[in-house]
Amino acid sequence: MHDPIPALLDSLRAALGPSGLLTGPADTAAYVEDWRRLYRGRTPAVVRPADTGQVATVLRLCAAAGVAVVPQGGNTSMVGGATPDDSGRQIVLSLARLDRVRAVDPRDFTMTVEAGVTLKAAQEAAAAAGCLLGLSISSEGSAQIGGVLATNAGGNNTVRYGNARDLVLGLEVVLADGQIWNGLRRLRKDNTGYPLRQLFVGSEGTLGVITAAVLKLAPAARETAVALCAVASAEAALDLFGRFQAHDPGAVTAFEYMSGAGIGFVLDHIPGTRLPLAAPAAHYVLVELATPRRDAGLRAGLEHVLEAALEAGEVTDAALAATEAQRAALWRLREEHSEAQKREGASVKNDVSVPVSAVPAFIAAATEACLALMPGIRPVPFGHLGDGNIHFNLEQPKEADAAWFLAQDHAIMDTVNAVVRRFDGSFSAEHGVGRLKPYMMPEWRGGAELDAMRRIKAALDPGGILNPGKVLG
Ligand code: 2HG
Ligand code: ZN
Repeated sequence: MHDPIPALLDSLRAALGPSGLLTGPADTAAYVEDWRRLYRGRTPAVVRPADTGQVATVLRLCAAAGVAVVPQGGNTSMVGGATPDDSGRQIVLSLARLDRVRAVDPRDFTMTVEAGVTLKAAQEAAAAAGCLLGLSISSEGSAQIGGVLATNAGGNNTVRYGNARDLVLGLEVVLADGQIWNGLRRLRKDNTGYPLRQLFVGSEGTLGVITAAVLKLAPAARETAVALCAVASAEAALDLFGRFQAHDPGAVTAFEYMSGAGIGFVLDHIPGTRLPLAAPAAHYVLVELATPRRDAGLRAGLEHVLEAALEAGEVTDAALAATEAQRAALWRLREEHSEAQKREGASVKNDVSVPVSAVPAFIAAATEACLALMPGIRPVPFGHLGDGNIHFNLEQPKEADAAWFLAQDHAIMDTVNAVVRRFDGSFSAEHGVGRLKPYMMPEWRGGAELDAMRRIKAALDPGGILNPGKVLG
């Protein structure tokens, strides 16, 4: 049979120039393995277009050759969403060179950024213009805007600003056949037909390739107050959230829960971290308040709420950040959870959501179910309590073999999901479906919903070249 790949590589090289194409195994190695090291694929080439026009050329050529394309940003997927399979026949399309901030407009409170700009660089560009990009995730130093939007990332500030999709006003997308859709509109109102941009946000590269976006900004914070609290239980954490909401709901920008296990792993494995409390606890909360208002007295408000919670026995100890360095150190204890867990050993992740009020009961029930399934398994629940998204991660039993443990991932995930279902939750709150979870889709989204998704996929990508095997399987 005729193999279209050699001729395709020649055309790609001619179109992109030598710096636009990597083919040697040493050069492509970093692109074919996911961050969690769950999948290692193979690829004939990683293409690195320099602009939207070149992305369009890549897709036109690949579509004509019938060769699959796996879009990739910062390669921080938790579900293998950006990794090629091991057929050696899927081209990796890196968006990293599309790294320009095209505009920041503080009057409109918008910014226009290309797909390869890291989330952190976008935040910094917004801040330089006196604005705030209200999206923050642990991997923001590497995660790129294209991937952040293609996966509808959530993160720490969802409680205040929503998910990635809530921040998108416009998109530029290259379709599977190479057509460019310029939808970079900066409008707050635009009621003209199907909201296509929302179709691409969260489609995980299966419907089109996002090359640029217009993002909504907010006024920069004038005051910020952050505290790490030891709390008596997950219920107490929820009660504390209620107190902050009652005190000043508009000020809560993050409300994160962590367990003693997770903080313990961070302190054990991440150099330079320390617990700024008198003693370790079984449950913690990291709360951040921020406001653009002048003289809002956030710190006094924080102290006031914490005193009442201390008196009620919900909070047992707390450390308030007095400087920006202290604030960063407190956040580090939260943001290093994934890395610390990875260093501790193999883990199975369950990125689930339940109604906020059900989080404590969910954690208790899921812990019980997992311990019944596998004695010695170590639950590490942490995450975005303020929006109901808990990472119910499970670390391998101490002496267990990592490969043996990972081979049970479906049994473990199914056990957690059975509990999630009892609370009317979701099996993937923010990490998406990727390559890890399409097998869950028929059970959770089957019938009319999955049928409609398949029809949309067939309409926009009739050749099935965009990120095959992801989301819909
Ligand atoms: C976070 O909230 C990320 O830090 C990663 O979503 C969570 O490692 C995880 O499971
Ligand atoms: Zn998260």
